[in-house]
Amino acid sequence: TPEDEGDFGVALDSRPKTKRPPLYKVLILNDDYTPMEFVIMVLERFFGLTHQESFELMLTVHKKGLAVVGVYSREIAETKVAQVLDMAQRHEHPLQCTMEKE
Ligand code: NFA
Repeated sequence: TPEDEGDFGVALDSRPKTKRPPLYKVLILNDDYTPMEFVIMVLERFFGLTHQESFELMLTVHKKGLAVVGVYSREIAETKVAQVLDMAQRHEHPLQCTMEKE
Protein backbone atom coordinates (compact mmCIF):
# COMPACT_ATOMS: atom_id res chain seq x y z
CA THR A 1 0.00 0.00 0.00
CA PRO A 2 1.13 3.60 -0.44
CA GLU A 3 1.75 4.04 3.29
CA ASP A 4 3.82 0.87 3.76
CA GLU A 5 5.55 -0.24 0.59
CA GLY A 6 8.08 2.58 0.39
CA ASP A 7 10.08 2.84 -2.84
CA PHE A 8 10.10 -0.87 -3.61
CA GLY A 9 6.54 -1.70 -4.45
CA VAL A 10 6.65 -4.55 -1.92
CA ALA A 11 3.39 -5.03 -0.03
CA LEU A 12 4.23 -5.11 3.67
CA ASP A 13 0.66 -4.49 4.84
CA SER A 14 -0.69 -7.86 5.99
CA ARG A 15 -4.01 -6.48 7.28
CA PRO A 16 -6.83 -8.65 5.89
CA LYS A 17 -8.89 -6.88 3.27
CA THR A 18 -12.46 -6.56 4.59
CA LYS A 19 -13.90 -4.38 1.84
CA ARG A 20 -17.62 -5.01 1.61
CA PRO A 21 -19.45 -4.92 -1.73
CA PRO A 22 -21.31 -1.67 -2.42
CA LEU A 23 -25.04 -1.44 -1.71
CA TYR A 24 -27.59 0.07 -4.06
CA LYS A 25 -30.75 2.01 -3.26
CA VAL A 26 -33.78 1.05 -5.35
CA LEU A 27 -36.03 4.06 -6.02
CA ILE A 28 -39.61 4.35 -7.24
CA LEU A 29 -40.59 7.55 -9.06
CA ASN A 30 -43.97 9.24 -9.08
CA ASP A 31 -45.99 9.74 -12.26
CA ASP A 32 -49.49 11.01 -13.00
CA TYR A 33 -50.97 7.78 -14.42
CA THR A 34 -49.96 4.62 -12.55
CA PRO A 35 -52.84 3.65 -10.22
CA MET A 36 -52.08 3.89 -6.51
CA GLU A 37 -53.29 0.31 -5.99
CA PHE A 38 -50.82 -0.96 -8.60
CA VAL A 39 -47.88 0.71 -6.81
CA ILE A 40 -49.03 -0.79 -3.50
CA MET A 41 -49.22 -4.25 -5.11
CA VAL A 42 -45.70 -3.89 -6.57
CA LEU A 43 -44.26 -2.86 -3.21
CA GLU A 44 -45.91 -5.79 -1.45
CA ARG A 45 -44.91 -8.33 -4.09
CA PHE A 46 -41.29 -7.36 -4.80
CA PHE A 47 -40.12 -5.53 -1.68
CA GLY A 48 -41.57 -7.66 1.10
CA LEU A 49 -43.62 -4.86 2.62
CA THR A 50 -46.97 -5.23 4.37
CA HIS A 51 -50.05 -3.63 2.81
CA GLN A 52 -49.91 -0.85 5.40
CA GLU A 53 -46.18 -0.20 4.79
CA SER A 54 -46.76 -0.28 1.04
CA PHE A 55 -49.66 2.16 1.28
CA GLU A 56 -47.57 4.62 3.31
CA LEU A 57 -44.51 4.34 1.04
CA MET A 58 -46.68 4.77 -2.08
CA LEU A 59 -48.09 7.98 -0.57
CA THR A 60 -44.55 9.21 0.17
CA VAL A 61 -43.61 8.69 -3.52
CA HIS A 62 -46.87 10.34 -4.62
CA LYS A 63 -46.24 13.41 -2.43
CA LYS A 64 -42.42 13.77 -2.59
CA GLY A 65 -41.78 12.57 -6.16
CA LEU A 66 -39.65 9.55 -5.29
CA ALA A 67 -38.56 7.34 -2.41
CA VAL A 68 -36.05 4.62 -1.61
CA VAL A 69 -38.01 1.36 -1.39
CA GLY A 70 -35.09 -0.93 -0.53
CA VAL A 71 -31.30 -1.32 -0.32
CA TYR A 72 -29.61 -4.38 -1.82
CA SER A 73 -26.45 -5.79 -3.36
CA ARG A 74 -26.02 -4.89 -7.06
CA GLU A 75 -27.43 -8.12 -8.48
CA ILE A 76 -30.48 -8.16 -6.22
CA ALA A 77 -31.17 -4.47 -6.91
CA GLU A 78 -30.92 -5.09 -10.66
CA THR A 79 -33.42 -7.93 -10.34
CA LYS A 80 -35.90 -5.79 -8.35
CA VAL A 81 -35.70 -2.97 -10.92
CA ALA A 82 -36.24 -5.41 -13.80
CA GLN A 83 -39.20 -7.05 -12.03
CA VAL A 84 -40.91 -3.69 -11.41
CA LEU A 85 -40.33 -2.41 -14.96
CA ASP A 86 -41.52 -5.69 -16.47
CA MET A 87 -44.70 -5.72 -14.37
CA ALA A 88 -45.38 -2.04 -15.21
CA GLN A 89 -44.81 -2.60 -18.93
CA ARG A 90 -47.07 -5.65 -19.01
CA HIS A 91 -49.86 -3.58 -17.41
CA GLU A 92 -49.08 -0.57 -19.65
CA HIS A 93 -48.31 1.70 -16.70
CA PRO A 94 -45.49 4.27 -16.95
CA LEU A 95 -44.15 3.48 -13.47
CA GLN A 96 -40.39 4.10 -13.26
CA CYS A 97 -37.91 2.32 -11.02
CA THR A 98 -34.15 2.87 -10.86
CA MET A 99 -31.12 2.14 -8.69
CA GLU A 100 -28.29 4.25 -7.31
CA LYS A 101 -25.08 3.30 -5.49
CA GLU A 102 -25.23 4.33 -1.83
N1 NFA B 1 -49.37 9.63 -8.70
C1 NFA B 1 -50.10 8.42 -9.01
C2 NFA B 1 -51.59 8.71 -9.01
O1 NFA B 1 -52.02 9.75 -8.54
C3 NFA B 1 -49.81 7.32 -7.98
C4 NFA B 1 -48.37 6.92 -7.93
C5 NFA B 1 -47.73 6.81 -6.70
C6 NFA B 1 -47.67 6.64 -9.09
C7 NFA B 1 -46.41 6.42 -6.62
C8 NFA B 1 -46.34 6.25 -9.02
C9 NFA B 1 -45.71 6.14 -7.81
N2 NFA B 1 -52.39 7.80 -9.57
